Amino acid sequence: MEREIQSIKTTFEKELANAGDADSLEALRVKYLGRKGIVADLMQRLPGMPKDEKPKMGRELNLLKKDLEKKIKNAKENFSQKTRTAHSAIDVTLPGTWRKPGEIHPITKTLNEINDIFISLGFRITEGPEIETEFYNFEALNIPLEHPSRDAFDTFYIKKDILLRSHTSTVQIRIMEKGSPPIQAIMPGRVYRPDATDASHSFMFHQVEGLMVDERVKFTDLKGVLNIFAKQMFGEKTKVRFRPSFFPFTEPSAEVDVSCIICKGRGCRVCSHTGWLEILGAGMVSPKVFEAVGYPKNKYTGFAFGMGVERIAMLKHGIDDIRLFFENDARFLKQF
Ligand code: 2NL
Repeated sequence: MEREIQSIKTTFEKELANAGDADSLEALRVKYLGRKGIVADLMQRLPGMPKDEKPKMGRELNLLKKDLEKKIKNAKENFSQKTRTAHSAIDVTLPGTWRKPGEIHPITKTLNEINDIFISLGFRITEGPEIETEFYNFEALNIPLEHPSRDAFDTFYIKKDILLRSHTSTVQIRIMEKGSPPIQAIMPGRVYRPDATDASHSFMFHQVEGLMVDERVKFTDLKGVLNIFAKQMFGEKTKVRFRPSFFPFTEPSAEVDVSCIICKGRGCRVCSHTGWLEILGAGMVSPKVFEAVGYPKNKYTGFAFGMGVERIAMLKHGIDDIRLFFENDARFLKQF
């Protein structure tokens, strides 16, 4: 066996010298040191050897194994160093390869613009969980049990009482529960509704809700804030109008329109020839909501509003299909 070991060494050295790349080095390692390799084969023959030779042969075999391992390791390191030198020897006068850096998604951009405007008005940004309980999504917001949105088909239920939030008002409830007024915050985030997908509906979209609560917050404060928002978002000449509406969590409630940013209010296809575009819903926080979060009766007033980020982005950029935001088509995304 001793002679065998010697000849294995010699062949190995020759083969090692010929191994010209990482793949052949690896093949060499498998051939000699693999589980079914030459060394393993010798090891297996050890138990059948004469008793007095066994310890010596065992040692020799171990030495052989260590030696081969070391040589392969060195060769591998050597090799990767060589490749590096070869790479750095590339002709630096050639034009470089260039990978286009990623860009910010149009929804994120719109969200950032919205956030910045409200931050400049003193609002804080707050976030909360997307998986919620019925209390935060419905009960605390005065949405009664018989309301259609509480149906299992109109909300993504995970299990009884656990659901994907359908608006970010849940976060407003959480911050009111946690602290007392003055509160002035906006809540951007993803919301979920099991609507059939079409040009204007998606089962997931982004919302920004705003909340201001203190003693003597008035409807005119809401009008002032939304006026500034509309002008900063869509241009100084933008007009704002409030139409009476209904939400279970605000009283009174309004739907808010801006003068059409495409035709400047003259009437066009985008605004259905009305001259106005609906951008958000708003109102004065219902006393029922204050009751749900444990605020004392008649002490505070506040306004709240909510808008869909996709809708704002679509109006701003003249996009007519919400699905474009989520299809990851770079030809669309890189335009913003
Ligand atoms: C819409 C309308 C709205 C709110 C959201 C709100 C939150 C609390 C209390 C009262 Cl905690 N209101 N949020 C109020 C009015 C409208 O959203 O159409 N959003 C897309």
